[in-house]
Amino acid sequence: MKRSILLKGGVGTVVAVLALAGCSSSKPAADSSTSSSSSSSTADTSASSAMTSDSAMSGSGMSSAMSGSEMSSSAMSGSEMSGSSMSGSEMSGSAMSGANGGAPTKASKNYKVTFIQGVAGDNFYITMQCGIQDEAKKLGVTVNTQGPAKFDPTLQKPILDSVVASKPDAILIAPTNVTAMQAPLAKAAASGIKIVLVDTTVNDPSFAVSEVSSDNVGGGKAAFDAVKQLQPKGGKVLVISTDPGVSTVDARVKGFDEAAKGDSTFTDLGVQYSHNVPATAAQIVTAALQKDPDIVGIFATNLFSAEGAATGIKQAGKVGKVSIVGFDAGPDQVKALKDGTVQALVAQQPGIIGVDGLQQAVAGLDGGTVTKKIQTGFTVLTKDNVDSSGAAYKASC
Ligand code: T6T
Repeated sequence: MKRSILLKGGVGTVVAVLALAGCSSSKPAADSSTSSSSSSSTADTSASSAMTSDSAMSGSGMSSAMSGSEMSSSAMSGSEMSGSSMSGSEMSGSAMSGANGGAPTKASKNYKVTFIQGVAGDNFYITMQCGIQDEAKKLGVTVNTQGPAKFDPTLQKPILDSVVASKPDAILIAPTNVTAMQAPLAKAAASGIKIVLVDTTVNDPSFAVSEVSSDNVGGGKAAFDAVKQLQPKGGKVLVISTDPGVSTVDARVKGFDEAAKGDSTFTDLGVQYSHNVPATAAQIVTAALQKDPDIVGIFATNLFSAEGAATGIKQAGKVGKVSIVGFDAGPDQVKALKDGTVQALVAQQPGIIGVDGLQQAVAGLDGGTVTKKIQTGFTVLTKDNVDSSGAAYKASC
């Protein structure tokens, strides 16, 4: 079995940027496989292309590949940290010729595709929807978007069931739980519908044409590096996540925890779960600060946790004293960053995840080359680079 490395988002084996201000990471994807429409799960892979950081990032101000240790925040001076930033589009695989060489430019017919969000009304999934819709026009396919009112498998599964009953050609879905969505999705794939997992995944994604998601472990580590730059003397840190069993946020917690535990100047107080409800995240913050008034940093692993953490820190009267680093960059998070409630945000590339996901679905339907796993990058935003980054999410298309 041959194996290929297809570098997605253009930055080579080493990545990115853990600098507090303005650096980005675009981690490569791997596992490219060619499938025909009759056997989308083929594991046969073939050597493909590899791009170095240099070629992918030319002109971005970050011209050389750096190893993880070279990239550590402590190795960079303030000025080095504030300079370079790549916008989402610069990191986009689809924007770079060669990075996504097998991507289709036109579908062979007007396929019917449904995008099932993790939750409706979330700026992350709205931005993903915008990317999907734009790409659908280019490819000549029809996309319909649906999402549950809460990030909850008991609400998402009935939506999936009704979508499957409508017999689309392909489904792009962000599964809301690694276990609960496993069997329904495997069943949908077995019925002949091409399934592409976007953002989140399930325990055994082997039925899927492709999985497209951010480098979530890397993003969690970048969040810790941001806290460390803001609080160089160390101290107590807390993580607020949504629910266990959500692949993305679990991976961010892992990345953060591993980095925090590897730094003896920090005490990791562990993770508390907000169930994706901002008010609960706010309560967690106020209660935690009452118990441990010397907390120096809080990592909120997604948009709603970050929104709640920002409220909690205001209620506790600790704005600017406790550093908040959040994942995601919706309009409210960007506002909190600009007004100083939150100090850094790890912005994903939801539009690109959507574009890549739809391309994979069409490639799977048309018997083209599919990439089993695509990893997209992130940008660490601060007040200084947020406006120039182009990484903020959309509230509507
Ligand atoms: O952080 C994103 C997404 O990546 C995660 O899987 C769930 O939460 C968000 O949608 C933000 O609310």
